[in-house]
Amino acid sequence: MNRYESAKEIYAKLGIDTEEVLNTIKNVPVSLHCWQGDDVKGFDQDGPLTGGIQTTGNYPGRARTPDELMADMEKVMSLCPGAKKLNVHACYAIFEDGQFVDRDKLEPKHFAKWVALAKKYNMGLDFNPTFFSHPKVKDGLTLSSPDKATRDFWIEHGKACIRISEYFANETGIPCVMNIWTGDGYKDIPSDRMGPRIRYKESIEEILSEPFDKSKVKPCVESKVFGIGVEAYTVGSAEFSLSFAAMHDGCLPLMDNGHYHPTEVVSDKIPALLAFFPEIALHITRPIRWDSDHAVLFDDETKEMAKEIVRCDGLNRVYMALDYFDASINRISSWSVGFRSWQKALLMAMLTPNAKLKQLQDENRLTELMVAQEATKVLPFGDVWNEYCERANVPTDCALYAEIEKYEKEVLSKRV
Ligand code: RNT
Ligand code: ZN
Repeated sequence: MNRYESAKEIYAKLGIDTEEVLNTIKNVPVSLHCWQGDDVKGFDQDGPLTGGIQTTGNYPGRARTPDELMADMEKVMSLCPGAKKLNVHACYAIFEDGQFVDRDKLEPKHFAKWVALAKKYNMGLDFNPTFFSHPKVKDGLTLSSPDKATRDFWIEHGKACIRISEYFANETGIPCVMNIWTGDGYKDIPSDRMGPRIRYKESIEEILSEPFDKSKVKPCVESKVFGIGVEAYTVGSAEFSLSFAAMHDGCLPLMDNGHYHPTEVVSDKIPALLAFFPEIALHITRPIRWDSDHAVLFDDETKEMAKEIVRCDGLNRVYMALDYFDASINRISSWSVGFRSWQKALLMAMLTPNAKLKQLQDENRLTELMVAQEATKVLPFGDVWNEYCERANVPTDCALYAEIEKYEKEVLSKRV
Protein backbone atom coordinates (compact mmCIF):
# COMPACT_ATOMS: atom_id res chain seq x y z
CA MET A 1 0.00 0.00 0.00
CA ASN A 2 1.40 3.42 -0.88
CA ARG A 3 1.60 6.28 1.57
CA TYR A 4 -1.53 8.02 0.28
CA GLU A 5 -3.61 4.83 0.53
CA SER A 6 -2.46 4.35 4.09
CA ALA A 7 -3.20 7.99 4.99
CA LYS A 8 -6.62 7.63 3.40
CA GLU A 9 -7.42 4.75 5.78
CA ILE A 10 -6.24 6.68 8.81
CA TYR A 11 -8.39 9.67 7.91
CA ALA A 12 -11.35 7.42 7.06
CA LYS A 13 -11.31 6.11 10.65
CA LEU A 14 -11.82 9.73 11.76
CA GLY A 15 -14.75 10.08 9.38
CA ILE A 16 -12.81 12.08 6.78
CA ASP A 17 -13.06 11.12 3.13
CA THR A 18 -9.76 12.25 1.57
CA GLU A 19 -11.09 11.72 -1.97
CA GLU A 20 -13.95 14.10 -1.29
CA VAL A 21 -11.50 16.60 0.20
CA LEU A 22 -9.18 16.42 -2.82
CA ASN A 23 -12.13 16.96 -5.15
CA THR A 24 -13.33 19.95 -3.17
CA ILE A 25 -10.08 21.82 -2.61
CA LYS A 26 -9.02 21.88 -6.23
CA ASN A 27 -12.06 24.00 -7.13
CA VAL A 28 -11.73 26.63 -4.39
CA PRO A 29 -10.39 29.75 -6.10
CA VAL A 30 -7.57 31.73 -4.51
CA SER A 31 -6.58 35.06 -6.01
CA LEU A 32 -2.97 35.35 -7.13
CA HIS A 33 -1.67 38.93 -6.83
CA CYS A 34 0.24 40.25 -9.83
CA TRP A 35 2.21 42.75 -7.69
CA GLN A 36 4.65 40.24 -6.18
CA GLY A 37 6.40 40.01 -9.54
CA ASP A 38 7.53 43.61 -9.96
CA ASP A 39 7.73 44.95 -6.39
CA VAL A 40 4.37 46.79 -6.71
CA LYS A 41 5.64 49.14 -9.43
CA GLY A 42 2.98 48.78 -12.12
CA PHE A 43 3.22 49.98 -15.70
CA ASP A 44 1.65 53.43 -15.57
CA GLN A 45 4.26 55.52 -13.77
CA ASP A 46 7.94 55.51 -12.92
CA GLY A 47 7.91 57.02 -9.44
CA PRO A 48 8.53 55.37 -6.08
CA LEU A 49 6.09 53.13 -4.22
CA THR A 50 4.09 55.35 -1.84
CA GLY A 51 1.07 54.99 0.43
CA GLY A 52 2.91 53.71 3.48
CA ILE A 53 3.79 50.35 1.92
CA GLN A 54 7.30 49.23 1.11
CA THR A 55 9.19 46.49 -0.64
CA THR A 56 12.70 45.75 0.55
CA GLY A 57 15.48 43.99 -1.31
CA ASN A 58 16.75 44.02 -4.88
CA TYR A 59 16.98 40.38 -5.85
CA PRO A 60 17.64 40.18 -9.59
CA GLY A 61 14.88 39.22 -12.04
CA ARG A 62 12.09 41.73 -11.37
CA ALA A 63 9.46 41.65 -14.13
CA ARG A 64 9.72 44.91 -16.08
CA THR A 65 7.07 44.52 -18.76
CA PRO A 66 3.57 43.02 -19.07
CA ASP A 67 4.99 40.09 -21.01
CA GLU A 68 7.58 39.34 -18.34
CA LEU A 69 5.07 39.66 -15.51
CA MET A 70 2.54 37.41 -17.23
CA ALA A 71 5.19 34.82 -18.08
CA ASP A 72 6.24 34.77 -14.43
CA MET A 73 2.65 34.35 -13.28
CA GLU A 74 2.16 31.46 -15.68
CA LYS A 75 5.28 29.85 -14.22
CA VAL A 76 3.93 30.30 -10.70
CA MET A 77 0.59 28.79 -11.70
CA SER A 78 2.39 25.76 -13.07
CA LEU A 79 4.00 25.29 -9.65
CA CYS A 80 0.84 25.55 -7.54
CA PRO A 81 -2.12 23.20 -7.19
CA GLY A 82 -5.67 24.54 -6.97
CA ALA A 83 -7.97 26.97 -8.79
CA LYS A 84 -6.71 30.50 -9.24
CA LYS A 85 -8.01 33.98 -9.93
CA LEU A 86 -5.80 36.78 -11.22
CA ASN A 87 -5.60 39.81 -8.96
CA VAL A 88 -4.69 42.97 -10.87
CA HIS A 89 -4.14 46.54 -9.70
CA ALA A 90 -5.19 49.49 -11.87
CA CYS A 91 -1.55 50.59 -12.19
CA TYR A 92 -1.01 47.44 -14.29
CA ALA A 93 -2.95 48.96 -17.20
CA ILE A 94 -1.35 48.14 -20.53
CA PHE A 95 -1.12 51.02 -23.00
CA GLU A 96 -0.60 49.92 -26.60
CA ASP A 97 1.50 52.23 -28.81
CA GLY A 98 2.13 54.64 -25.97
CA GLN A 99 -1.54 55.67 -25.74
CA PHE A 100 -1.25 56.64 -22.12
CA VAL A 101 -4.25 57.84 -20.12
CA ASP A 102 -4.32 58.90 -16.49
CA ARG A 103 -6.05 56.78 -13.86
CA ASP A 104 -9.33 58.69 -14.00
CA LYS A 105 -9.67 57.80 -17.70
CA LEU A 106 -8.87 54.08 -17.60
CA GLU A 107 -11.01 51.83 -19.76
CA PRO A 108 -11.62 48.11 -20.11
CA LYS A 109 -9.45 48.00 -23.24
CA HIS A 110 -6.37 48.80 -21.14
CA PHE A 111 -6.83 45.45 -19.41
CA ALA A 112 -7.71 43.31 -22.43
CA LYS A 113 -4.41 41.42 -22.17
CA TRP A 114 -5.15 40.49 -18.57
CA VAL A 115 -8.56 39.19 -19.65
CA ALA A 116 -6.90 37.12 -22.37
CA LEU A 117 -4.56 35.57 -19.81
CA ALA A 118 -7.46 34.81 -17.46
CA LYS A 119 -9.47 33.21 -20.25
CA LYS A 120 -6.55 31.04 -21.30
CA TYR A 121 -6.78 29.31 -17.91
CA ASN A 122 -10.55 29.67 -17.30
CA MET A 123 -9.87 31.97 -14.38
CA GLY A 124 -11.73 34.93 -12.92
CA LEU A 125 -10.12 38.30 -12.30
CA ASP A 126 -10.13 40.52 -9.22
CA PHE A 127 -9.37 44.22 -9.37
CA ASN A 128 -8.02 47.08 -7.28
CA PRO A 129 -8.10 50.80 -7.92
CA THR A 130 -4.59 52.12 -7.24
CA PHE A 131 -4.73 55.04 -4.80
CA PHE A 132 -0.95 55.28 -4.31
CA SER A 133 2.32 55.86 -6.20
CA HIS A 134 0.91 58.77 -8.22
CA PRO A 135 1.47 62.57 -8.40
CA LYS A 136 -2.20 63.24 -7.60
CA VAL A 137 -1.80 61.81 -4.09
CA LYS A 138 -1.83 65.22 -2.37
CA ASP A 139 -0.09 65.48 0.99
CA GLY A 140 -0.54 61.74 1.48
CA LEU A 141 -4.31 61.89 0.87
CA THR A 142 -6.62 60.77 -1.94
CA LEU A 143 -10.33 60.10 -1.33
CA SER A 144 -10.18 61.89 2.03
CA SER A 145 -8.27 64.95 0.84
CA PRO A 146 -9.64 68.37 1.88
CA ASP A 147 -8.96 69.42 -1.73
CA LYS A 148 -12.05 68.75 -3.84
CA ALA A 149 -10.17 68.46 -7.15
CA THR A 150 -7.99 65.75 -5.61
CA ARG A 151 -10.98 63.86 -4.25
CA ASP A 152 -12.78 64.15 -7.59
CA PHE A 153 -9.83 62.74 -9.52
CA TRP A 154 -9.70 59.70 -7.27
CA ILE A 155 -13.49 59.27 -7.29
CA GLU A 156 -13.36 59.18 -11.09
CA HIS A 157 -10.60 56.58 -10.80
CA GLY A 158 -12.79 54.46 -8.52
CA LYS A 159 -15.74 54.70 -10.91
CA ALA A 160 -13.56 53.74 -13.87
CA CYS A 161 -12.43 50.70 -11.86
CA ILE A 162 -16.04 49.63 -11.22
CA ARG A 163 -16.66 49.67 -14.97
CA ILE A 164 -13.48 47.65 -15.54
CA SER A 165 -14.47 45.18 -12.79
CA GLU A 166 -17.83 44.62 -14.43
CA TYR A 167 -16.08 44.07 -17.77
CA PHE A 168 -13.89 41.43 -16.09
CA ALA A 169 -16.98 39.67 -14.72
CA ASN A 170 -18.76 39.82 -18.06
CA GLU A 171 -15.77 38.48 -19.97
CA THR A 172 -14.94 35.63 -17.59
CA GLY A 173 -18.42 34.83 -16.23
CA ILE A 174 -16.91 34.97 -12.72
CA PRO A 175 -17.66 37.77 -10.20
CA CYS A 176 -14.91 40.34 -9.72
CA VAL A 177 -13.89 41.40 -6.22
CA MET A 178 -12.93 45.09 -6.31
CA ASN A 179 -11.00 46.22 -3.28
CA ILE A 180 -10.73 49.81 -2.13
CA TRP A 181 -7.65 50.54 -0.04
CA THR A 182 -5.98 53.89 0.40
CA GLY A 183 -2.90 54.81 2.41
CA ASP A 184 -4.58 58.07 3.51
CA GLY A 185 -3.48 59.20 6.94
CA TYR A 186 -1.04 61.26 9.00
CA LYS A 187 2.43 60.62 10.34
CA ASP A 188 1.76 62.61 13.50
CA ILE A 189 -1.20 63.47 15.69
CA PRO A 190 -3.96 65.06 13.59
CA SER A 191 -6.18 67.85 14.86
CA ASP A 192 -9.22 66.49 13.04
CA ARG A 193 -9.86 62.78 12.97
CA MET A 194 -13.47 62.84 11.84
CA GLY A 195 -13.27 65.27 8.90
CA PRO A 196 -11.10 63.00 6.72
CA ARG A 197 -13.30 60.02 7.58
CA ILE A 198 -16.49 61.85 6.59
CA ARG A 199 -14.85 62.83 3.29
CA TYR A 200 -13.60 59.26 2.78
CA LYS A 201 -17.09 57.91 3.44
CA GLU A 202 -18.70 60.31 0.99
CA SER A 203 -16.08 59.63 -1.67
CA ILE A 204 -16.55 55.85 -1.48
CA GLU A 205 -20.31 56.41 -1.61
CA GLU A 206 -19.83 58.41 -4.81
CA ILE A 207 -17.69 55.65 -6.30
CA LEU A 208 -20.37 53.10 -5.46
CA SER A 209 -23.03 55.31 -7.08
CA GLU A 210 -21.58 54.19 -10.42
CA PRO A 211 -24.18 51.64 -11.61
CA PHE A 212 -23.07 48.00 -11.44
CA ASP A 213 -24.53 44.54 -11.07
CA LYS A 214 -24.01 43.39 -7.47
CA SER A 215 -23.87 39.77 -8.53
CA LYS A 216 -20.89 40.60 -10.78
CA VAL A 217 -18.89 43.24 -8.92
CA LYS A 218 -18.10 42.78 -5.24
CA PRO A 219 -16.75 46.05 -3.85
CA CYS A 220 -14.72 45.77 -0.64
CA VAL A 221 -13.17 48.22 1.80
CA GLU A 222 -9.85 47.23 3.37
CA SER A 223 -8.84 48.65 6.74
CA LYS A 224 -5.38 49.31 8.12
CA VAL A 225 -3.93 50.28 11.47
CA PHE A 226 -0.85 52.19 10.27
CA GLY A 227 1.67 52.52 7.45
CA ILE A 228 5.27 53.64 7.09
CA GLY A 229 5.17 57.42 7.43
CA VAL A 230 1.49 57.14 8.39
CA GLU A 231 1.97 56.05 11.98
CA ALA A 232 -0.39 58.22 14.01
CA TYR A 233 -3.64 58.00 12.10
CA THR A 234 -5.14 56.10 9.18
CA VAL A 235 -8.42 57.32 7.74
CA GLY A 236 -9.60 53.81 6.80
CA SER A 237 -9.23 52.29 10.26
CA ALA A 238 -10.80 48.95 11.27
CA GLU A 239 -13.90 50.57 12.75
CA PHE A 240 -14.32 52.87 9.77
CA SER A 241 -14.12 50.08 7.19
CA LEU A 242 -16.23 47.59 9.07
CA SER A 243 -18.93 50.18 9.71
CA PHE A 244 -18.85 51.33 6.10
CA ALA A 245 -19.34 47.78 4.82
CA ALA A 246 -22.06 47.08 7.38
CA MET A 247 -24.01 50.19 6.39
CA HIS A 248 -23.74 49.77 2.60
CA ASP A 249 -25.56 46.88 1.03
CA GLY A 250 -23.36 44.89 -1.33
CA CYS A 251 -20.09 46.25 0.09
CA LEU A 252 -17.81 43.70 1.76
CA PRO A 253 -15.32 44.19 4.56
CA LEU A 254 -11.80 43.10 3.61
CA MET A 255 -9.40 42.02 6.36
CA ASP A 256 -5.67 41.92 5.66
CA ASN A 257 -3.95 39.96 8.43
CA GLY A 258 -1.01 42.40 8.35
CA HIS A 259 -3.25 45.32 9.28
CA TYR A 260 -3.94 44.82 12.98
CA HIS A 261 -2.17 45.23 16.28
CA PRO A 262 0.30 42.33 16.63
CA THR A 263 -1.66 40.35 19.23
CA GLU A 264 -4.92 40.57 17.30
CA VAL A 265 -5.65 37.62 15.02
CA VAL A 266 -7.76 37.61 11.88
CA SER A 267 -8.64 33.95 12.50
CA ASP A 268 -10.81 35.10 15.40
CA LYS A 269 -12.35 37.92 13.35
CA ILE A 270 -13.47 35.64 10.49
CA PRO A 271 -16.29 33.91 12.43
CA ALA A 272 -17.29 37.22 14.02
CA LEU A 273 -17.81 38.80 10.62
CA LEU A 274 -19.43 35.72 9.12
CA ALA A 275 -22.08 36.00 11.85
CA PHE A 276 -23.23 39.23 10.18
CA PHE A 277 -21.99 39.58 6.60
CA PRO A 278 -23.18 37.26 3.81
CA GLU A 279 -19.72 37.54 2.23
CA ILE A 280 -16.31 38.83 3.34
CA ALA A 281 -12.87 39.14 1.75
CA LEU A 282 -9.34 38.46 2.95
CA HIS A 283 -5.82 39.54 2.12
CA ILE A 284 -3.48 36.79 3.24
CA THR A 285 0.01 37.88 4.15
CA ARG A 286 2.72 37.34 6.80
CA PRO A 287 3.51 40.31 8.97
CA ILE A 288 6.72 40.20 11.02
CA ARG A 289 6.52 42.89 13.72
CA TRP A 290 4.74 45.18 11.26
CA ASP A 291 2.88 44.89 7.95
CA SER A 292 6.08 43.61 6.38
CA ASP A 293 4.36 41.50 3.71
CA HIS A 294 6.66 38.48 3.88
CA ALA A 295 5.69 35.44 1.82
CA VAL A 296 2.96 33.38 3.47
CA LEU A 297 4.22 30.25 5.22
CA PHE A 298 2.44 27.19 6.59
CA ASP A 299 2.50 28.67 10.08
CA ASP A 300 0.07 28.59 12.98
CA GLU A 301 -2.01 31.67 12.19
CA THR A 302 -2.21 30.78 8.50
CA LYS A 303 -3.56 27.35 9.49
CA GLU A 304 -5.94 28.91 11.99
CA MET A 305 -7.43 31.30 9.42
CA ALA A 306 -8.04 28.47 6.96
CA LYS A 307 -9.53 26.35 9.74
CA GLU A 308 -12.04 29.04 10.60
CA ILE A 309 -13.16 29.43 6.99
CA VAL A 310 -13.68 25.67 6.67
CA ARG A 311 -15.26 25.20 10.10
CA CYS A 312 -17.69 28.04 9.48
CA ASP A 313 -18.64 26.42 6.20
CA GLY A 314 -17.40 29.64 4.63
CA LEU A 315 -15.60 28.45 1.49
CA ASN A 316 -18.34 30.02 -0.62
CA ARG A 317 -18.60 33.18 1.45
CA VAL A 318 -14.96 34.20 1.85
CA TYR A 319 -13.02 35.67 -1.08
CA MET A 320 -9.38 34.73 -0.50
CA ALA A 321 -6.52 36.71 -2.00
CA LEU A 322 -2.79 36.72 -1.38
CA ASP A 323 -1.18 40.09 -0.68
CA TYR A 324 2.56 40.28 0.01
CA PHE A 325 5.69 41.31 -1.82
CA ASP A 326 9.23 40.29 -1.03
CA ALA A 327 11.96 41.74 -3.26
CA SER A 328 14.83 40.13 -1.34
CA ILE A 329 14.41 36.59 -2.66
CA ASN A 330 13.54 34.93 -5.95
CA ARG A 331 10.06 36.32 -6.61
CA ILE A 332 8.77 33.08 -8.17
CA SER A 333 9.66 31.33 -4.93
CA SER A 334 7.91 33.95 -2.82
CA TRP A 335 4.78 33.76 -4.95
CA SER A 336 4.64 29.98 -5.13
CA VAL A 337 5.61 29.21 -1.54
CA GLY A 338 2.90 31.65 -0.42
CA PHE A 339 0.23 30.19 -2.69
CA ARG A 340 1.17 26.63 -1.76
CA SER A 341 1.19 27.48 1.94
CA TRP A 342 -2.38 28.71 1.75
CA GLN A 343 -3.33 25.56 -0.18
CA LYS A 344 -1.75 23.48 2.57
CA ALA A 345 -3.65 25.40 5.21
CA LEU A 346 -6.95 24.84 3.39
CA LEU A 347 -6.17 21.16 2.89
CA MET A 348 -5.24 20.66 6.52
CA ALA A 349 -8.44 22.44 7.61
CA MET A 350 -10.48 20.09 5.44
CA LEU A 351 -8.61 17.11 6.89
CA THR A 352 -9.53 18.07 10.44
CA PRO A 353 -12.40 16.24 12.16
CA ASN A 354 -14.20 19.52 12.77
CA ALA A 355 -17.62 18.09 13.62
CA LYS A 356 -16.16 15.79 16.29
CA LEU A 357 -14.07 18.57 17.82
CA LYS A 358 -17.07 20.89 17.92
CA GLN A 359 -19.08 18.22 19.70
CA LEU A 360 -16.39 17.92 22.39
CA GLN A 361 -16.60 21.67 22.95
CA ASP A 362 -20.40 21.68 23.10
CA GLU A 363 -20.33 18.84 25.63
CA ASN A 364 -17.71 20.76 27.60
CA ARG A 365 -15.23 17.87 27.33
CA LEU A 366 -12.40 20.38 27.16
CA THR A 367 -9.57 18.14 28.38
CA GLU A 368 -10.42 15.63 25.68
CA LEU A 369 -10.70 18.49 23.20
CA MET A 370 -7.16 19.65 23.90
CA VAL A 371 -5.81 16.12 23.52
CA ALA A 372 -7.78 15.53 20.32
CA GLN A 373 -6.71 18.84 18.77
CA GLU A 374 -3.07 17.98 19.42
CA ALA A 375 -3.58 14.54 17.88
CA THR A 376 -4.87 16.03 14.62
CA LYS A 377 -1.59 17.92 14.22
CA VAL A 378 0.39 14.74 13.60
CA LEU A 379 -1.98 12.98 11.23
CA PRO A 380 -0.30 12.00 7.92
CA PHE A 381 -1.20 15.30 6.27
CA GLY A 382 1.96 15.37 4.14
CA ASP A 383 0.97 12.21 2.30
CA VAL A 384 -2.33 13.74 1.20
CA TRP A 385 -0.56 16.98 0.26
CA ASN A 386 1.89 15.08 -1.94
CA GLU A 387 -0.99 13.23 -3.57
CA TYR A 388 -2.74 16.58 -4.24
CA CYS A 389 0.41 17.95 -5.88
CA GLU A 390 0.89 14.84 -7.98
CA ARG A 391 -2.70 14.81 -9.19
CA ALA A 392 -2.44 18.53 -10.03
CA ASN A 393 0.74 17.84 -11.96
CA VAL A 394 2.79 20.31 -9.92
CA PRO A 395 6.04 19.62 -8.06
CA THR A 396 5.99 18.24 -4.53
CA ASP A 397 7.77 20.37 -1.91
CA CYS A 398 11.05 18.52 -2.35
CA ALA A 399 11.02 19.08 -6.11
CA LEU A 400 9.96 22.74 -6.02
CA TYR A 401 13.31 24.45 -5.68
CA ALA A 402 14.82 22.75 -8.71
CA GLU A 403 12.02 24.19 -10.86
CA ILE A 404 12.52 27.66 -9.44
CA GLU A 405 16.27 27.46 -9.96
CA LYS A 406 15.83 26.35 -13.55
CA TYR A 407 13.53 29.28 -14.34
CA GLU A 408 15.94 31.67 -12.66
CA LYS A 409 18.77 30.38 -14.77
CA GLU A 410 16.86 30.32 -18.04
CA VAL A 411 14.68 33.42 -17.69
CA LEU A 412 15.15 35.69 -14.68
CA SER A 413 18.94 35.94 -14.78
CA LYS A 414 18.77 37.27 -18.32
CA ARG A 415 16.87 40.37 -17.17
CA VAL A 416 19.66 42.87 -16.70
C1 RNT B 1 -1.45 47.76 1.84
C2 RNT B 1 -2.65 46.91 1.54
C3 RNT B 1 -3.02 46.78 0.09
C4 RNT B 1 -1.83 46.61 -0.82
C5 RNT B 1 -2.17 46.17 -2.22
C6 RNT B 1 -1.05 46.39 -3.16
O1 RNT B 1 -1.04 47.68 3.13
O2 RNT B 1 -2.47 45.66 2.10
O3 RNT B 1 -3.94 45.77 -0.05
O4 RNT B 1 -0.90 45.70 -0.31
O5 RNT B 1 -3.33 46.77 -2.63
ZN1 ZN C 1 -3.88 44.18 1.66
